[in-house]
Amino acid sequence: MSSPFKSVPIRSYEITPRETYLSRRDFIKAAGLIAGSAALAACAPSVAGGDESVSAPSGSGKTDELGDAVNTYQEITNYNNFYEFSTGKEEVAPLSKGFTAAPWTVEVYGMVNKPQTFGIEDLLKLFPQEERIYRLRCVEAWSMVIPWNGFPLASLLAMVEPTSSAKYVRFETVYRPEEMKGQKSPFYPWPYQEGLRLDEAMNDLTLLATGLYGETVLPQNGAPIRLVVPWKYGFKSIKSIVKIELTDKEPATLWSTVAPNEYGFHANVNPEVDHPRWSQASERRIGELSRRPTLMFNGYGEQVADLYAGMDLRLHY
Ligand SMILES: Nc1nc2c(c(=O)[nH]1)N[C@H]1C(S)=C(S)[C@@H](COP(=O)(O)O)O[C@H]1N2
Ligand SMILES: [Mo]
Repeated sequence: MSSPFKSVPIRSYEITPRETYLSRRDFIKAAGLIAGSAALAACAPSVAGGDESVSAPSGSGKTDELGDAVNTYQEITNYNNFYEFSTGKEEVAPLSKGFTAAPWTVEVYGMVNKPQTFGIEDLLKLFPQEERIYRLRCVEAWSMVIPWNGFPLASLLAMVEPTSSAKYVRFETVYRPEEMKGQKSPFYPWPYQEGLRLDEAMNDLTLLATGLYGETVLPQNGAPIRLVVPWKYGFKSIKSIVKIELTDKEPATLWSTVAPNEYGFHANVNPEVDHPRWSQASERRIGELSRRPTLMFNGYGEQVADLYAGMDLRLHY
């Protein structure tokens, strides 16, 4: 693979057993569910939610609905893409320490009947926080399995009532160059922006994440609130969101502005459409040595393939 991105060798922390990072409460909960998990495995829910998602075939850990073990807390919080802090994945955690994630507000506006600015504490109170165990597939061809806590974006959108003209949702990351030194780089059009079609935004898989492993989400993972769109390449899952705008125009995105021939608006995970500079047919799961095949829509086709019926996915990359 001729990726220009820095890749790192497997480090000892990548093979640290996850139990080390589990709270006692979670560990007991997982252990208690072992008895029931064999029966659940055969008809595992396609969306992992709540306690049902805890299946522990070996008795030692959560998995996604395909049976893949979650990555360790250590891996998820130390190998990050967050260009506002650094383009070096291992530099993001140290450089983002002390980032001010409170107070925090998210402004939801544009083509909605009830525009509103929410404090992060309002969002936590208004919407029940669920656990969702999702695969994250970076466009650079590495992946992880991450146990998020959060709530469906659809719940927030329902509250502000998109008008009938709204067709897209645009998201914007906080702009604070004094705290986020990467934003002083002239090579990127800050602030980071992303977008979804409204029907993609309303899909139940689309999550606003506020936590990880039951802990408040750390700065390196997009504190205090970030998007998670598990069937799309990781760059769609924008971090540290301050603005959500409903619009009738396809939003410009940071990556489609920087390299339109490499990063399209849709960015659905697709093993059959290679990146111009490398194959997307397989990926390296962080913590594993050999590569594994990449799945169409990152394995979420049952829930999302209908959204793209009749579209040529080779053109709409
Ligand atoms: N604001 C912002 N959001 C971002 C990024 C970024 O650089 N800035 N990187 C994206 C990329 S490329 C990936 S793969 C994921 C990584 O999320 P994680 O570090 O929580 O695993 O965040 C995405 N969201
Ligand atoms: Mo990524």
